Amino acid sequence: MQAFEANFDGLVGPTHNYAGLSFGNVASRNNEKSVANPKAAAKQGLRKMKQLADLGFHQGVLPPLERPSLKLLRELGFTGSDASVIERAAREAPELLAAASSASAMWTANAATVSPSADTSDERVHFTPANLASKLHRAIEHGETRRSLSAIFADEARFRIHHALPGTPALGDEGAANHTRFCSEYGARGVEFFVYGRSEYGQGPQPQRYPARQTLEASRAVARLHGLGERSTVFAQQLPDVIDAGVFHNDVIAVGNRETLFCHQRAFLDQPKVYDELRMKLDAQGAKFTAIEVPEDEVGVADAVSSYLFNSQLLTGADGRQVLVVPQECRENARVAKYLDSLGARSTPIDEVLVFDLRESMKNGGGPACLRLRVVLNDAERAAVNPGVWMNDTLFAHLDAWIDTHYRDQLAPADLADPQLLDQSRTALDELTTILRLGSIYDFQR
Ligand code: SUG
Repeated sequence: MQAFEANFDGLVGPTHNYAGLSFGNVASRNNEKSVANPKAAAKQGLRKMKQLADLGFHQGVLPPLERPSLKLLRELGFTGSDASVIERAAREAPELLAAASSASAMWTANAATVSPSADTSDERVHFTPANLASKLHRAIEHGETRRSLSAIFADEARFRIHHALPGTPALGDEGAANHTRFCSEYGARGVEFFVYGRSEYGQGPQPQRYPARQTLEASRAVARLHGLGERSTVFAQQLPDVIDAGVFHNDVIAVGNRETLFCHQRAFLDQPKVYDELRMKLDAQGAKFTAIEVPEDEVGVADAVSSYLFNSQLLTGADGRQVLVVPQECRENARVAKYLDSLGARSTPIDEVLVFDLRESMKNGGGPACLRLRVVLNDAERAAVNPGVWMNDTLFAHLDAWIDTHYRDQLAPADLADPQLLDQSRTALDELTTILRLGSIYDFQR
């Protein structure tokens, strides 16, 4: 059946800030305690959505979560009125208030792993929200994420929304950031590529400096839940030393689309063997696998981490041309810019490069690919998606004005102690559920 890829970007929430919460994510640590601009962050993300929608790509919006999370703070023993919970947390445990306040749900590549109906045994689109177990501020996302996904993909005959895997180190799951689907056409059966950082029970090598967030056991569990067979899955381990160089998710070093994998030379353990398995399994589905491998001597791993060259979106337009969506930082790194300029002469399947300013998100380690969750849909499935979340001129105008009304243009870590931020966020989110026609998805609305 005819199908296409839709990208659902996370709308940046009103509490966007730099709290240095992600050990192993170089940008998050480097920008710790700098002053954020939530308004600019939200507008940068919104402009990307709008521009891609204008170019004919299917673009949806996922809402932010309620932050600060009073639920977390109360679970951790802070009591009293909402204002006194925040005031006490700010005084006694500012790191917990920061975790409760992160707008990290904007990086929807970590919201869930998604398998299209062409691949799954019950021919429904499957979603498994990621437990994000390795970081407190992210481990609190999945319940609310599941609620948002259920409000958007509500038709149970077509969509299956699982619960997150148990949140424990053996089953650390970071969602689609470590998952890529290859296929000849979006509607055809594909091969789903799961990349993990370590195995809890296996023998493989492990990073020494930074945590490996995704385990093999989690990846295999998600594949099982989605009803994917052996013929349509490939599991590969990231090179441990690139995790130690700041590649905390596979989407910092590789991106794939349809028959193309664009990746660094030092992405996977036993990389040639990984390509062979992908080639063989895709071949069996009638697809021709192509790897565009960027050599270390042209772009080093450190360049990849600072520029986010591979945290790009590789998109197929209606005319069949492939577009690479990269952050502006790629133009500011001379080696990466030179590589991108040379793409035309290399006869790769990448036809065009589009550059976006996503600086506010990038400073927390989130590039174009982090900001989006890919969902392959056929026409009937698309018709079953909650219509309020599709990007168009009207929705753009509404959201742009909504950001102007509700967002601050400065947010320093000390501002998280301000109880008014909670009220402002709730007012904004309450209005947002009307704009996106989501119903009452937030706890404070219930
Ligand atoms: O989980 N940063 C996120 C960035 C996620 C990027 N996603 C993908 N690569 N798909 C993370 O490390 C930083 C928050 C802070 O420090 O305030 C943060 O959570």
